[in-house]
Amino acid sequence: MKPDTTLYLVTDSTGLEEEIFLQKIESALQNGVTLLQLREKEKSTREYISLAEKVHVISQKYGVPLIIDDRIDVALAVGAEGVHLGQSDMPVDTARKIMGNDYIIGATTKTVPQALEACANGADYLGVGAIYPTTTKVKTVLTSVDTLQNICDSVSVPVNAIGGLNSGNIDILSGKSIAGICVVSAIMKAGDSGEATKILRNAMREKLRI
Ligand code: TZP
Ligand code: MG
Repeated sequence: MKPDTTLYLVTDSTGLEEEIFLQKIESALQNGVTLLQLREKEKSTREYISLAEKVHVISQKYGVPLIIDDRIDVALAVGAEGVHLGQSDMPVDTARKIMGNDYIIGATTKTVPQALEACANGADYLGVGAIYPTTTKVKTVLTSVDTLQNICDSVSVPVNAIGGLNSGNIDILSGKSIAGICVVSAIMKAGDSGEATKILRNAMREKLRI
């Protein structure tokens, strides 16, 4: 399934009360986020499912697909629209076998061979980065924009840039054939996540023509 990855919000609930966390997500969805990923690294399975159910109620209200990071079981349990898999997570083809063709499966790739493999195995979109150093808790290395463009040239699925991106620094992606960007902090750490989303979306139109 081909998702609209234009402005892909990846969540981080660290340090946020649940109510505030959910409000931030809702404001972002109201203001231009096209795809949403729930990304939880510390929660128990039960906590992850409970939060995912609440987030899904909100995302469905805005018709935005909900992707669950890492956890196919959680995605299936809550009837989310898909899952996002990194290079150490379940392989994309295995996930596809379990989930079937009606779910969105995304993959993190940092090289052209990884991107080709993920797509051959059934990935619906790719996340590529980190483009800039990130303050979000993640094990990653930087990916150059040249590699990003090479990946875009090698596959036919949407490719999104990720890592340290905000309205003030996305110019680096100008002229690259990305379908969109993924952000955590630029929206989750903003005081007003709705306003931050609007500003980011406008900057993308102006600077990236997407
Ligand atoms: N993968 C590569 S960078 C990153 C992930 C999950 C985190 C991006 O977060 P931020 O806050 O937008 O830099
Ligand atoms: Mg992962």
